[in-house]
Amino acid sequence: MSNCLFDALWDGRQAGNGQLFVHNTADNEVASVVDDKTFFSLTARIATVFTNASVSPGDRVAVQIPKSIEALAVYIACLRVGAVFLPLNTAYTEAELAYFIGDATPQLLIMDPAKQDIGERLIPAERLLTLDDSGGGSLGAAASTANEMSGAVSREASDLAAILYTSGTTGRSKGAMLTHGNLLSNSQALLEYWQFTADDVLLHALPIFHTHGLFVASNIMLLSGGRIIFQAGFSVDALLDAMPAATSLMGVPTFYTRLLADSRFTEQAAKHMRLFISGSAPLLAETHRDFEERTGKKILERYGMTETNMNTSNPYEGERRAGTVGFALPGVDVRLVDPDTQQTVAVGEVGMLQVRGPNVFAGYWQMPEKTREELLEDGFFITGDLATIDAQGYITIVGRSKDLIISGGYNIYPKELELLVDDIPGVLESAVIGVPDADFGESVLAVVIRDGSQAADALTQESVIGSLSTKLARFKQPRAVHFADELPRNTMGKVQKNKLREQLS
Ligand code: MCA
Ligand code: AMP
Repeated sequence: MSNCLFDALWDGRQAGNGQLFVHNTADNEVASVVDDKTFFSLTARIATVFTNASVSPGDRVAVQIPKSIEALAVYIACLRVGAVFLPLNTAYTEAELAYFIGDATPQLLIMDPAKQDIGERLIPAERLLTLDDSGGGSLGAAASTANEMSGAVSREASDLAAILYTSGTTGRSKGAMLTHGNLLSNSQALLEYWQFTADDVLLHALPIFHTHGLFVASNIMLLSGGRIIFQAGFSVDALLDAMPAATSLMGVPTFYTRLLADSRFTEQAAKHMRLFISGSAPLLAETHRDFEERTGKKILERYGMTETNMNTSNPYEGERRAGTVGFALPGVDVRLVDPDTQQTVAVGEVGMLQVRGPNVFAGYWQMPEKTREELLEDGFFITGDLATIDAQGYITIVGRSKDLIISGGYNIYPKELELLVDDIPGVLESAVIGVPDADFGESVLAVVIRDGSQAADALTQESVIGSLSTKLARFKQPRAVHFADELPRNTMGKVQKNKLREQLS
């Protein structure tokens, strides 16, 4: 009996010194340790709670819980019982959650106890558990007295390990189905490429409901036998305190611009670190250069997607080239095609980036047509990103053919907002665009056309944003609203968002 991903993570831990999570004091003494034994015992007891709650292999377990070691244990417990882990952004509103729960039909929903009432409206009480940021709640209580499950349910590489929702260009979110094989192959490739070992200590300040913080960061550290300094969220102070005891950091570009904005972040502060990794959004070449000037170290930029995990990376040993996302990872095929002719473009020319490999997902949950549109018969996945490859093989992401805004590493799909803004009384139509933002890379601007009614006269920036507050997570809400007389359109009637961006950025 073997469980593809769980067994590999378990084996990985045997390489380390038994410590998984370390917390340091301000003077970098180890203040507390959660060892492998304690963590895996917790995962085994949570697994028993799941089995008692009739979770069977293939069932979805949806979670909207704060970041904690216990929350990570829930993910591992899902692997143990063969369930499909479905993490949800803690910022999602009840309206957003209702869609995911309705679509994925989880056997269990785990919520923060502070949101128990929302949970009760989303799922029958016997399928709801709670977990807070310190392990409290009904799941914590049940796990504390449960027996330990021994081993793990047998799972093949092709079995599902997780579903992560990624917003759709039509406004409907799609559940990307990720298999044990997808997650394991990618973590193993990255572990080797980035040379993680049991001596590494990762500063973990990302959320654990997305690919970056969950699979890239956590799986690699579990596999490597190394240790994690687990921080509840991003804070420059907390990062600077912990950095002298750490070897590596994974972050979105906002992490690096915020660190650079702090004069305490110096060459000395970064001295102990062997690797700074950036991804999830474009890192400005300028940030890359400022970082090197300040610390003497080059950020390693990589490129990935929810559907594919990581696809490309700058080299560990070779030149990390600013503004590029490096080379295709070992085992991953990348091609750039002309969207009209489907022919591979010449060196230096812009093409639609497609990827194939063991990292590429199994399709969208219950959306066979969408899957066929984006996952081609020859195994290549159409990323929606536009790129060039130079003569040395360095790949540069130059744009996106999909209408998407990336703010602080979170994806925001304009269509989802436009549908809601158009429903506001007094709005004739709207267009939502991303405009440059020094902190988040891009921020959301809604361009609104009034319909001439009395309701339209009363519309203000505040009223537009206010009417979205219960429907959309805060990070998706527009930061600004611009009222215009009309939207620029091409001869086909399509809104010219490029023009709007030029006018309003
Ligand atoms: C927080 N807010 C945001 C964002 N984050 N608004 C827009 N975009 C955001 N990313 C809102 C808050 O609700 C708050 O609203 C206000 O902005 C200020 O919050 P602040 O305290 O500054 O935010 P923070 O807590 O410091 O968070 C910023 C952050 C965080 C650290 C950049 O957003 C973050 O951790 N981002 C990482 C996301 C991530 O993991 N992405 C990977 C996806 P108000 O004050 O009005 O209430 S995986 C992926 O993309 C692929 C696979 C890949 O390649 O990795
Ligand atoms: P997600 O849907 O959250 O998986 O976001 C994936 C998208 O983030 C990709 O399709 C890219 O558009 C973008 N992305 C991720 N990493 C990078 C990067 N290093 N540079 C530019 N864009 C990136």
